[in-house]
Amino acid sequence: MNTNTSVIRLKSSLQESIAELLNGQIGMEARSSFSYLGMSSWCYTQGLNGSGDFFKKQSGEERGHMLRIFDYMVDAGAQPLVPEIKKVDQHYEGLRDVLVKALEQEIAITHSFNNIVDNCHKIKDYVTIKFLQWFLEEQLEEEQQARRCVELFDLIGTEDGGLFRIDKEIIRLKAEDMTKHVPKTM
Ligand code: OFO
Repeated sequence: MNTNTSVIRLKSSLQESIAELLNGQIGMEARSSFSYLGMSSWCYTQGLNGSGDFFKKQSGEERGHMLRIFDYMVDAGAQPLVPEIKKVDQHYEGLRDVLVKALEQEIAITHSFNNIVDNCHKIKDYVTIKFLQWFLEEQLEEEQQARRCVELFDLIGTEDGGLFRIDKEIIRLKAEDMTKHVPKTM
């Protein structure tokens, strides 16, 4: 047996168009991770440590999502691409602005996953659809959490030390599973 023979990688089971979309999603998760880190940093500088912790955790979760897609692509014999990250804007008008931007970010991510699933259906890539199921359910949870943060802000209000209470409530959301649907499939 020739030990110099290079290992020939079998052709990827992922179609190129899906690999491209998944690479785009890796970039989106990475940007989301950095964006949350920026929000966390802003919150800490305002003395909002509960929200700072919330967004720091969120940032770590987004990195986990990025790696989950990375690993799937490797398993499928495709090459995940390391994304380029643009500078994160860390200017906010206040905590509510941060919370609304976080919600908008999650909604955009959900749309992006839906678009990938749509494309998988077109080419009958059922394995990737199954893989993406976890993300769709995760997005339901993440959007719900982000929406709840804005609601809490509006319900409590900033009068009479309200901001302090809001900050305490926000980090508590990370400890609770607020979803009422069946657990994630993967
Ligand atoms: Fe990974 O975007 Fe939400 O969770």
